[in-house]
Amino acid sequence: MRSTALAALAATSLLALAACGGNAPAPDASGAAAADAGAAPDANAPDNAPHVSVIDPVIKLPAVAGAPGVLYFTIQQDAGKPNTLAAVHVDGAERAEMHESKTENGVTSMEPVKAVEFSEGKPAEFKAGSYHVMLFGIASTVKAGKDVEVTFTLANGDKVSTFAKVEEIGAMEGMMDHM
Ligand SMILES: [Cu+2]
Repeated sequence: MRSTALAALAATSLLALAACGGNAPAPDASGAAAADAGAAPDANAPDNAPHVSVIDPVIKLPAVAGAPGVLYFTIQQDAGKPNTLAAVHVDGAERAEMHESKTENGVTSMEPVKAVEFSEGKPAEFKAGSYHVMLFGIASTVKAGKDVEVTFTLANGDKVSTFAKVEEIGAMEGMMDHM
């Protein structure tokens, strides 16, 4: 019984993740320049964007080894002009892509997004069924219980660095996320 349930879960995760990865290449080609620009900002930009903070960053490891993981968090600001999150870097992940899950006619799909806006009183929430950051090529050193450095780059070049907790993905959580 147990192995059947696990196999079903694995199959579900793989299907969802395959769909996710299948969508990635096309926007990637055009978005590569933008991503590079985000990764190499003005050297004079402050390391911590003024008035911007990241709440509860959590990395969920994949249920299947080698599959993508996911990063959830909320990014907010307490003053100043609206901001745009342009890129996310996670230590120990080869690639971190911002995605948005959408449900239309009962079908959930996800697409890469290049920019997510937030402003005072309107934080951007990265959570199951919504925006999330997909993590590809996760190193074996990224394990449950560890803290991993995560850097958020804004469109203006400002950055915010913090540490994310690493957790195993819960079976139900994994299902919900991809249903
Ligand atoms: Cu995704």
